[in-house]
Amino acid sequence: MDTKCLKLYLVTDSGIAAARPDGKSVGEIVLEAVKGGVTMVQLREKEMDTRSFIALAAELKRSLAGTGVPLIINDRVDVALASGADGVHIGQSDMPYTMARTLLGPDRIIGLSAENIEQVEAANGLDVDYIGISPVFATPTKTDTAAPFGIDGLRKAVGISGHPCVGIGGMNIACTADVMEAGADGIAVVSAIMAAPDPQWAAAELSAAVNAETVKPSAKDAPAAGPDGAPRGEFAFIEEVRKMFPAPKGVEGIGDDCAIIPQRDGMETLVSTDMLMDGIHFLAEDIGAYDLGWKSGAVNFSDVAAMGGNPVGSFLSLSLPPEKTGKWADEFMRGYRKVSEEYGFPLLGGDTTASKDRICINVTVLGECAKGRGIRRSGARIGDMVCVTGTLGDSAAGLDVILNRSRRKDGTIEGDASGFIRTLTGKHYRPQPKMKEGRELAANAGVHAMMDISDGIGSDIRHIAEESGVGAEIDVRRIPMSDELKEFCRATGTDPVDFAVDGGEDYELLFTIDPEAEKGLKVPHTVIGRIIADKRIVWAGTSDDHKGYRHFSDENIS
Ligand code: TZP
Ligand code: MG
Repeated sequence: MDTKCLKLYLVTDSGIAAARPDGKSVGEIVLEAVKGGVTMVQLREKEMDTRSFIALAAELKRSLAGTGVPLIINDRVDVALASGADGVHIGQSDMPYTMARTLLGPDRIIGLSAENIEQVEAANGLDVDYIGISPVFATPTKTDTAAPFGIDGLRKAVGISGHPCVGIGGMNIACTADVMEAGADGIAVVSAIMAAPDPQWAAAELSAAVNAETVKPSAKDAPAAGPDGAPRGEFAFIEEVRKMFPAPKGVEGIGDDCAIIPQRDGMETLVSTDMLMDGIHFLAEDIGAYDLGWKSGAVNFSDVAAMGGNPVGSFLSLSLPPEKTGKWADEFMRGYRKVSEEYGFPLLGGDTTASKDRICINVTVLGECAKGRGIRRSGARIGDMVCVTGTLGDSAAGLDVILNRSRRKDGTIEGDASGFIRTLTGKHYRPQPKMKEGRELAANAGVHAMMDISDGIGSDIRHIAEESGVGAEIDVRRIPMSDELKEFCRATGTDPVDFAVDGGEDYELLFTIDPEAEKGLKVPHTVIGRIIADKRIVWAGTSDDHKGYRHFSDENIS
């Protein structure tokens, strides 16, 4: 037999079919699954009377004619012969292999289940066509099985066996890559197709997984959860995402090789991309999936805000370990959708890949602005006022709360009467990009330079100064700080200035503006310093207590 037939082997179960809400018959499911890519079918009927079994087998054999998909009968050599099926699959306590071979002749396929390594070895002495490694995992579909092989056991069995091997028991989209990587020739599935809402779809996804390249990334390619949290493949996930993010009018979004975004006369496109890595930019065990979805969008949208641009769209690529491909992925997408709707960055495309153990997120954002009107970091002029929107330090303090759990007593910090923990951690988890403020500032001809505060003004002001070839004097006493930050610092004996200056992820806007224009500026802001000719960052208003930022005061930036 052609071992390719073992790639995606469907084993039927009329009990599972009977329980389907759509009432599809075994025959209907088989045909749909074959359309999806099933390569061999085993008719497995444990209760059916012989006559019906033969009739069903003969009917299936007829409908599989021309598909190249062999029909195998479970256990029953007589049924196989009577129905004209292509072979049988026998277990260790069924008719002995040599008898079956004698009855069936040399050409028909005979597969044999091996339930332990000894049986795999013993089968090497028989000219069976394939071995079913049974079960790879424990499964509710068949409970009277021997101890599961597991992936390592499967690898060992495949190594020992001289026959093609197919894994059976608990085979689904999530484990297919591992099974194939262990050396199996294919997977034999029951429930993953028989119980699937759309058997053709399920088969297509499994087929893609078994046919993936050696590293088999696509088998784990971001399968996400259905509404009920059940695992689902990459294509189904993408389809869900596509439904969640209809493309805006005039734009071709998710669905083709590229998104198509019409360009408008007199406008410029703004593009920015950012990578977020578990353990470096966030801690997966600390941040919820929804918040991470929100934050992944927000921090990127903030880059368009920082140029004073209008939102156009976004692209999201996810690399997820298997355990994050279910409900977690759905929650993540809900968070991403919320923030993209809130700020107007529809998702227009992206990619999904498997990851061994870490989440990696990449977001690319597109914005637009009138030609020449994107506010750069490089435009600061000597004498400009240095200003910020909002307050600084909350997000960093929120992160401190999250990282220093020991500070908490029953999830709180002593003295947290006003609930500042919630506010601060909320600022950390759900940053709010300053889109509106960015646009208004960009419309003001007096605004010369702008950026968003992602690393803390302690380092971000240097970017403006360096890019503009100037220096800046910042008065620390003027840095706006929230009451929550001050309360938190009182309760923990920390210095709010450390958070406000050195902490990052505020995603407020830092800009420089002509002093005259500043006087009439409507956008809420605080003046914290001015641009100077001397190419240094001078920190005014410091005291010995403020250790966290003192080192900036004598560093030359040029
Ligand atoms: N033989 C060993 S396990 C098994 C059979 C027939 C059932 C596999 O069912 P499922 O639903 O694919 O785990
Ligand atoms: Mg194409």
